Amino acid sequence: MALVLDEIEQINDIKKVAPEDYGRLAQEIREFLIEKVSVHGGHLGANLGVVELTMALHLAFDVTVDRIIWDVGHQSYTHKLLTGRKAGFDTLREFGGMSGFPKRGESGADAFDTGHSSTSISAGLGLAVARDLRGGSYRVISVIGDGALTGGMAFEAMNNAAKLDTNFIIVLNDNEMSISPNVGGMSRYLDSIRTADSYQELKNGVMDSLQRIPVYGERMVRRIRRTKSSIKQLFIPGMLFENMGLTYLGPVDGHDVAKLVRTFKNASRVNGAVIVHVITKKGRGYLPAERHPARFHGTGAFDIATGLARVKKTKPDYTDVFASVMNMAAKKNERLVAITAAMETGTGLKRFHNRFPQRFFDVGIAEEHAVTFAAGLAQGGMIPVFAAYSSFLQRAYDQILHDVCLQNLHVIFAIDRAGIVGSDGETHQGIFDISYLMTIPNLILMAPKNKWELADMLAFAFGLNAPAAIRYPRGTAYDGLKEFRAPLVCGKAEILYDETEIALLAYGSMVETALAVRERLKELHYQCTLINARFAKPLDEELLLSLSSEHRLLVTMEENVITGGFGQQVTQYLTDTGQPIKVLQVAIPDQFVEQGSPAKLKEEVGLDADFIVKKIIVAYIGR
Ligand SMILES: Cc1ncc(C[n+]2csc(CCOP(=O)(O)OP(=O)(O)O)c2C)c(N)n1
Repeated sequence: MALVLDEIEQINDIKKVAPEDYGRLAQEIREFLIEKVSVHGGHLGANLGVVELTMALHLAFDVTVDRIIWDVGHQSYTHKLLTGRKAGFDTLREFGGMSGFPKRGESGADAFDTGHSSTSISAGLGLAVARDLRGGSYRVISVIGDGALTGGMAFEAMNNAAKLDTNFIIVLNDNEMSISPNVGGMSRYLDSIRTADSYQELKNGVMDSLQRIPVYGERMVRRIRRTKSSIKQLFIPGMLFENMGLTYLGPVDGHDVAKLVRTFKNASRVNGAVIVHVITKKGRGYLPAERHPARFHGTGAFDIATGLARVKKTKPDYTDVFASVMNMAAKKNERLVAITAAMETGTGLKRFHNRFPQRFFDVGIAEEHAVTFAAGLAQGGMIPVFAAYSSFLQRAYDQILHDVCLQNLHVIFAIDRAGIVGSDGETHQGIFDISYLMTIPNLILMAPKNKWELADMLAFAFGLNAPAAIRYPRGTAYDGLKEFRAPLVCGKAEILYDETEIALLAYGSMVETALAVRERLKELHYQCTLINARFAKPLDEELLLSLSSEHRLLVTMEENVITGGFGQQVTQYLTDTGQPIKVLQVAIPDQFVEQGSPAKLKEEVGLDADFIVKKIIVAYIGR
């Protein structure tokens, strides 16, 4: 039998599908997504959950004019399928291929680029206001998950949206899950709405009967919705939103296309911001994803029959090392507490959660709050460790500066996924943290060369009485250079090989690359010193002075953008102190780095050993 999905080649083709075929289409979309993600990896659970929701949005609206903004954007696969990008799934998340997130550059149907959470209501409100100011008539629909709704920006935006008197639709996709089960008071509130069945049935019954009264019915329903009377308190769930000034519709079964289309059409008649509360199931239609939603939130390639990963991990990654150290340290030190912003699995804190539930805090997708919360904990005598991905920590810059470092509080930032992360692309590359943290006084910045040094740096940070950040990359923890384990001294680098001519000064993950670079330079008969920088702040100024007097070329190496990074600080210091040595800065150019395998991306940005060797030789000869 011909596939219904085959009839969908471009935007709005779904409108030609007969309603009785919606079920089949949803099934075919799920099969398609499972197959493609099993090969390329990607965000499976969230996408399987929003198949009908996305179909209904495309039936109720017209994305050639209307704008849908997907919060985080990891759930936009069906939207991509329905907007002419079926072939793109063969290159999903690959270098040069289709992104796993919405990209305006990829399609006119993508209204706003996303990747980080909780931005959709702000962006949608901005689009709606621009529409009104410019006399437009398109609809704006922001689709936000209950997890993303835990982010402060979403609340700030709703607060602002309350005064809008033209249409703006917020679809709240409630599956009770963030990556792990959702947390917090808002989540509990949504749960209370979901479970108020009898209340809901009563409300639906009354509203339906009223709506059936010709001419006046609709008007009465609208008036009931608007009135602040006690009747409304009785009939309308979502009073919290209503009291804020937003209209609340729902909850609606997110797997019933017809009901969803009807609700979206109703929502588009509201003059103001309206929340449509949709209930979906994460992972729907694929048992392993329904059973293990956290594992299938973002997955590598897997076997469809078993749900098991195709590539098995054989060696621990840095996250595993962090997790083990945290658990061991917490046993000995009762003041140690751990904080995550909805990333307990990704940051390795799940084990800590299980073992020390009283000292574990998942604050929701709320990095800014997490940092100031940590500051309060530190001020109260605890030793908080906030584990976060480099790219997500970006949004907490002011809290790190104003709430932690200004007061010199003992908060530890465990910065995971620092460096190039790969197939999630521009939004997720952790390539700015050295630059943005370098500007903050009092903060001690470290990066380990290998897995043992990560453990040592954590222990060192626990013993400090100052704010400290340790960055470490995604993937297998380097287990070379085991023989080098000199005790850590604040602001002091570690000399691995001491020669003359060329000095390689590598930070964190780049020490491994620098070792390979040195080997090649040695084959070419260059004398080559290798330094593990350990600290980006404070800089080892004494060492810099001695290196510059004994070498002709100093090469700084870091997995961070060049602007404001480690190399620039080193160069600035050497210039300021009038050192004659030539400096070559190896870093990522001042650009966003797209998706692809980390190895491929490192080649693209010039962080691979071959390219670095060539650059060094050119710089050395031309000095
Ligand atoms: C600022 C930020 N922090 C963390 C993340 C990682 N992250 C991606 S999706 C997600 C959970 C989102 O949950 P929800 O909005 O409910 O969507 P669902 O996956 O359940 O559909 C998290 C924590 C992120 N993208 N952005």
